[in-house]
Amino acid sequence: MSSEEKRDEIAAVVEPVFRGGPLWKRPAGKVLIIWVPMTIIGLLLAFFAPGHLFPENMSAEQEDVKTTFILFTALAAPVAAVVWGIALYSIVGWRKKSGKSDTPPEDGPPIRGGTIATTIWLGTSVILVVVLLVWGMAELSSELAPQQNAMQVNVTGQQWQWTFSYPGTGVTSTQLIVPEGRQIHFHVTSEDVTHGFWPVQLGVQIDANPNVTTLISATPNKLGTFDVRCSQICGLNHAYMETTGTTVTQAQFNAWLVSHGASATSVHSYAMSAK
Ligand SMILES: [Cu+2]
Repeated sequence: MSSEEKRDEIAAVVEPVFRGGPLWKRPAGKVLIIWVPMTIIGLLLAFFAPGHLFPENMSAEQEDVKTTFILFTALAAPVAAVVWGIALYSIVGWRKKSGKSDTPPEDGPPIRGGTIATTIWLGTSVILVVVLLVWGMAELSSELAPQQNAMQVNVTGQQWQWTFSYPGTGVTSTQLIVPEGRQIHFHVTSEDVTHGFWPVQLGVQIDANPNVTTLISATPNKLGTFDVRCSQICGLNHAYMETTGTTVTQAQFNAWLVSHGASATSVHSYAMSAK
């Protein structure tokens, strides 16, 4: 087939979609009519739903997670709306209508070499993927970047309890107490099976594996209590493997360590880089 014939063949299929008659009567117009409101609904969900669905922001990381969620949902909204638009148009517009023949209409010729269509979907996909990748890498590296006054906390999961210890102070607790405004490095491990360390309102999560120590950091920026849960199904009482975390001031934190048996010297050296 010559390239001219090929072009004519493609045009015969593509043109009725985009040309001829008023816009709302053409397939492309009908898809557009579905696409616009669905995109608007998607964008409204992206911007307003997280405020109701997300846990309270109690760390810099949780704020980043929320922003990332909003951005990714907003970018996905028009893409999802195209898929739904075409699907709904096909289901409604090409259904068997009453009184019409049972024989489905014949398929048109296959579209091959549609340069414009290919360029649009490939170009859009590449742009979206690159934006998401760059954003994701930047967010991840900013989360993992160690701060000067970082504080170390050891986290151990076991069926079905969390234990937190504060190196050098001799203090061990089943409640997680952290000071406000400092990056906390959580060194996470497990004594038995795989658990998932998830301080919910701090917006981070990492697996607790036996014989391995994983590291995650968060910077609590709001005083108050938060939930600590297990995010990996780890056995019969997995659902009850939760405890409370509390963000306090540095002075309260130091006093708490002392009240749990830490010497003043060890607290001083542990919290030395405190402001
Ligand atoms: Cu679990």
